[in-house]
Amino acid sequence: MTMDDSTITRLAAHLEECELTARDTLKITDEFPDMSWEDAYAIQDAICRRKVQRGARVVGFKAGLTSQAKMKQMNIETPIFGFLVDGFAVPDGGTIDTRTLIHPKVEPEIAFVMKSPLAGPGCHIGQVLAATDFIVAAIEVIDSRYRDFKFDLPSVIADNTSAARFVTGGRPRKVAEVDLCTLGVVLEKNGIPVAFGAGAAVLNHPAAAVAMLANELGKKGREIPAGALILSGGITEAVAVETGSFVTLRMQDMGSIGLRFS
Ligand code: OOG
Ligand code: MG
Repeated sequence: MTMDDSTITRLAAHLEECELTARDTLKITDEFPDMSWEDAYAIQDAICRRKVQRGARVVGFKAGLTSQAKMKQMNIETPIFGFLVDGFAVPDGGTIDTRTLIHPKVEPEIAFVMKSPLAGPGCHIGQVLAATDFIVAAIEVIDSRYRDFKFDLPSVIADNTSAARFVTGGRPRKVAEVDLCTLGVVLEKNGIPVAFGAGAAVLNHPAAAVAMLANELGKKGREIPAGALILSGGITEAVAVETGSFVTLRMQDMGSIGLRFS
């Protein structure tokens, strides 16, 4: 750690304020070039505590930068992890007021819902599949609090990995019913297909993202609890949306979900 508690508390309050008021900010490493991963996750944890203190419920986690498309788009080559609270959830077919966000983008993702807890270290794909209740289609809406969506690894971790909203729905599936690697996705914006991919884009197998999350949490003596929802990471590049956009995700044999931006 390079930061003291009061700096971590101050930066968490600042980033969350930017989120809640939809205002952008300079990235933290501009002020603190030596910020470490540990500092960054400590800021993220402090943001989570702020939300929980105000009554939010942590409903799960997200993995980010788990596909080549996303790593290339954001110029960062390491997967990262964030938390999800109930307030981020938007119903399928719902509308998001774009004034509540800074510069939103959407990502097609496979979500895992766990039936039993999962703890690292040493967690592997087989354990993830055994602990998964079902998988479901998800659209993640990311919204970096940093100016022009530009950041480095510690800054984006501190900013809860750009988490903002998510939609799940369609037809849930048991993991044995689908081939998670060849599972095809089509993301449409305003009725036009704009991004395409398959599950293997995420770390060769999307369950690997969940295993990695369990192993990261394990280092801090934490685990993925039963019932948690985990977004395994964008399969394709993120697609920017504007006021008036509507997006639909079609996931092979798993139905479609969508949302609008007003
Ligand atoms: C960081 C979050 C990335 C994903 O699915 O790869 C992410 C960002 O690109 O802003 O959620
Ligand atoms: Mg994502």
